[in-house]
Amino acid sequence: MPALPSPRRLLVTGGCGFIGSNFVRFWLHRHPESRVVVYDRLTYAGRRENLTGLWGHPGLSLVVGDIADQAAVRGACQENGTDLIVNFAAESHVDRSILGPLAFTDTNVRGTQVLLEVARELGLRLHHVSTDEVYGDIPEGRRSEETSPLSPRSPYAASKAAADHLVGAYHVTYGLPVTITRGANTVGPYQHPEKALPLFSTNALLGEPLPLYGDGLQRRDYTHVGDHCRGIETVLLRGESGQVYNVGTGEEITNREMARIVLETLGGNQGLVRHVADRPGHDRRYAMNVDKLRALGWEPGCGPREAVARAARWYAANRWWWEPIRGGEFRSYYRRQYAHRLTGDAGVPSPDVSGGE
Ligand code: NAD
Ligand code: TDX
Repeated sequence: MPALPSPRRLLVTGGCGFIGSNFVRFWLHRHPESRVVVYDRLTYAGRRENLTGLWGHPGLSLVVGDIADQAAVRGACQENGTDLIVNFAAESHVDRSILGPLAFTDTNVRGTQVLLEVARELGLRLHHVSTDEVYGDIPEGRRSEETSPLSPRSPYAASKAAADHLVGAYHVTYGLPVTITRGANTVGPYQHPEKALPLFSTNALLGEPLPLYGDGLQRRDYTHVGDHCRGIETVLLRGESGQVYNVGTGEEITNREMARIVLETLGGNQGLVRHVADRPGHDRRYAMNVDKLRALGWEPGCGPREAVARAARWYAANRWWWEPIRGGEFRSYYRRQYAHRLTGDAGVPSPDVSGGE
């Protein structure tokens, strides 16, 4: 099947979030002739500051709106002559999905379906940004292929899997041109400090404990956001309609090792690691086969260890970005999520960050 036509006018939902903002920066740098409308509800996770230095770029504009608002999405697409919707918008934090799951269904499931409806109405292409979490917990020795069954285990992962199924269904039923990427745990600039890597980095810089869930031997494929964005670009330019592509380094490290690298990189004391009560339903391992994306000419630029160290260094150099976030709503979230964990007896052995890697 021939590759899809090259997109020129993009509606990037969630473009003020972590990966979305990195993608917009990357895309406008690589495709300066194209036009990007960022469509974002600016939730706690979406920030104009994430696109610092780009406001004023002739190819960039912002529409503040909800992806679940069909009239607003349709209007934004029509006004801007959109030919491709790239959907990054989501409630994205697993721990928040455990505390309050309904918002995840509203945005991740219904919101994605509204985008599909608008794409169907206006004849647009849609690229959906999904996650390795849809495959569920992967036993040692196995790797998820794009055709593997979906087996999500958190409300977040279940909402993302539902969205993937809807995207697939619109392709089969209505012939809508769609592609999906399933990314691994992504790290890099502008990631909200509630996520493990920026949380551990900023806590290390503040001399505060790093709360490592359970035994810390869960394995994740920490992938640099630059590689993730390049993977999405590859699929936008060379992917086939109706296809799913995994994006990751193809290698995993334990969370213990991630914490150790963060502290080593930032000159923090390894004794700052605290084993705390585990996340309910915590998946032990994610691991994907990324050969299908490689076959399109993409390669990861670095493995998980370098990705973690590079990301940690960014937080050391960019306190201007994260200090105001940690001073706001984040504080009450942090208390709710961690106060009992860090003061109570978590019932787990105390830290040994050197082992089990
Ligand atoms: P993020 O939480 O940093 O950003 C999400 C963005 O979406 C924010 O700008 C937010 O304001 C916006 N948003 C939320 N609800 C919205 C709504 N209803 N309407 C419009 N905008 C809305 O998320 P992220 O980490 O950048 O993740 C982006 C996408 O990539 C998500 O779909 C996520 O599931 C997926 N993903 C993330 C990772 C990761 O490690 N961060 C890995 C794989 C896949
Ligand atoms: O305080 C913590 N302590 C800890 O040990 C936090 C916040 C996390 N962890 C562990 C849980 C995970 O095994 O670290 C690992 C990474 O946690 P998160 O950064 O919360 O990421 P994760 O739950 O794996 O999900 C991320 O990657 C896949 C993104 O948030 C998702 O949007 C993406 O789909």
